[in-house]
Amino acid sequence: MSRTLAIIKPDAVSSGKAGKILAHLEEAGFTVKAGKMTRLTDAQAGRFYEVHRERPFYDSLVSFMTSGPCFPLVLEADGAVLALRETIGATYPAEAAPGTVRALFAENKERNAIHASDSDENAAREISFFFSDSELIQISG
Ligand code: FUP
Repeated sequence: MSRTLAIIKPDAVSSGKAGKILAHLEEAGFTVKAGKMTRLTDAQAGRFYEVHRERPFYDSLVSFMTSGPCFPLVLEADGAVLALRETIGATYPAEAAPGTVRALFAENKERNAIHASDSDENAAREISFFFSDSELIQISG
């Protein structure tokens, strides 16, 4: 078993789709190990998407990610990182395979409903970004 980080993004939370997305993830075989509703500050969202700082969509992405609450989740499964990337579908909803979270719930390439870590290394970093050591100790083992 391994872990990955998902974020149900502000578009999905504000339109009342968080529960449906959570159910979809559970039905896809993920165990929810931790989750919290939170609202990112500009500084936090900027840091989370640091790797995209030079991209033309960065300011808009940070603004969207701080526009309302989001719902980060620690998910567990066999090969969790790859399994979740498959379950959420391509970044652009028009390219997302039928039945994936983004095909079902995303509005467009920015308001695309969900984030998923893209490597085990980033999963560890992103889990620590949202969950404190004491929260993670409670779900260890
Ligand atoms: P993903 O890993 O699928 O979330 O995609 P990326 O890491 O490439 O992009 C991170 C986020 O940037 C996406 F979720 C949405 C946003 N983005 C845009 O807003 N516009 C773009 O043209 C590309 C990405």
